[in-house]
Amino acid sequence: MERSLILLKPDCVQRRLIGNIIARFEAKAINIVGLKLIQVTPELSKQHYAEHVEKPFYPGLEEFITGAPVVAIVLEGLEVIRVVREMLGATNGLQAAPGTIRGDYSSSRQMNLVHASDGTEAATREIALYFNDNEICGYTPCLTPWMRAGDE
Ligand code: FUP
Repeated sequence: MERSLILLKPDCVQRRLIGNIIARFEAKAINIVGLKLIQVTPELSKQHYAEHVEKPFYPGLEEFITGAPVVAIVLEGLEVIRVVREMLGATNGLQAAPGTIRGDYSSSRQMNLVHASDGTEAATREIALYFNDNEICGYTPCLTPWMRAGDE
């Protein structure tokens, strides 16, 4: 079992797409174990995007990510980090394949609706940035026997 940190970014919240995007994760039988609406501060943005802080596009990225609330989510599932990245599609909405979340709803490189951790190290770091341990609620969905075989 893996966990991944997902952010429904300010464009997703402002465009009333929260329910639509969460429904796609639920339909894929991925488990939601943490969820909250928060305002990202400039400090949190710099921690989250530490690898991009020195890049020319960072000031615009910080203005965007702090411009409205985000929905922070911890998803849990088998290979969930890779699976969710594939559900999102390419970073730039103009290049994301139709059928992916960005391919279906985004026409922008910056306003690409959803962030998802890109590896196990990033997931551990990012989950700790947005959630305390007591805000994550692991549980076994009662439909599990109808979502995958017992040996998967
Ligand atoms: P991703 O791994 O898909 O979240 O994308 P990156 O880590 O490469 O980039 C982080 C965020 O910076 C992306 F959501 C989009 C944004 N970005 C820009 O706004 N301009 C750029 O030139 C590159 C990335």
